[in-house]
Amino acid sequence: MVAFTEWYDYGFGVTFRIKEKIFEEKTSYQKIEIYETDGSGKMLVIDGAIQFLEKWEKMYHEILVHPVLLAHNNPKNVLIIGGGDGGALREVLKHKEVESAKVVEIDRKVVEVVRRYMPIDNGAFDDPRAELIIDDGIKFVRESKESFDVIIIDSTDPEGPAKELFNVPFYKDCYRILKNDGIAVTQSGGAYFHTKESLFVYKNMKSVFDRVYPFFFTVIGYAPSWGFTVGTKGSIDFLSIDKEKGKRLDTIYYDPEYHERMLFIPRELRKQMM
Ligand code: AG3
Repeated sequence: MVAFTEWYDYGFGVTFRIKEKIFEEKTSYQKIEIYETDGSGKMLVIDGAIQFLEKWEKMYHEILVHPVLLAHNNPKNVLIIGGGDGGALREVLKHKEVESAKVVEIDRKVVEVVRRYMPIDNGAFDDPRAELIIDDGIKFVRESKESFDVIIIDSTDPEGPAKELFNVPFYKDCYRILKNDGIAVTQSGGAYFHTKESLFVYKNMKSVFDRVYPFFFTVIGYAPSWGFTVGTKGSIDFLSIDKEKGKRLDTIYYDPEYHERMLFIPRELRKQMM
């Protein structure tokens, strides 16, 4: 049986045994591949980087979404940048207060092939509260006249089409279109791998948002342990979330008991963030 490996620095790789390649296409933005793995379901790979596996994607999407939605006391309008697979949208719609959730995905092909081969949105795109917009997230945020309670940046890594989603001008636009109070989160590289990215995101977000909080969680499919960074506007305190509400969520991996532990920054990174 063959294997697929995503290589990181230091000769470290994340490998899955593969039964077959199901799909491959180069779009004008990126190369999309889908594999059938030996036991973890189908796997989406973009430009050589593992995006998710059917068996494990909830580890990522639950942790990307629920902490910020629980930190906001009334998240009515949510914007998702990227996230064309619908995994983040599915989790957002579990929150009853959400009245509208827009997904702004640059690459229509991602939406099409994920829905066809690995429909993790689980019907979320058909929810009347959901809207899919095929557009460049940078442009959308720059031109938006709307404002949002929560912005979730569910992108690929800061190379290729997602690069500008990690830079100050984009964060400034996000800050502008956040309501007061508002909260944003992005995936931001690993604690031990891609640390340059983690530090870069931290620094950039700190120069724009009122408060910035990095947090970490194990996500099978990515290097251990994966990082997320939160930026707040106004009086939101990410250290305090609605735990009672969090306990009632229908989730597999996430529960609010993780909150304090997720916020602990691995030592090497912490030293560099000071
Ligand atoms: N977003 C990408 C997570 C980072 C993956 N990076 C990597 N494997 N080097 C996931 C998209 C799922 N909605």
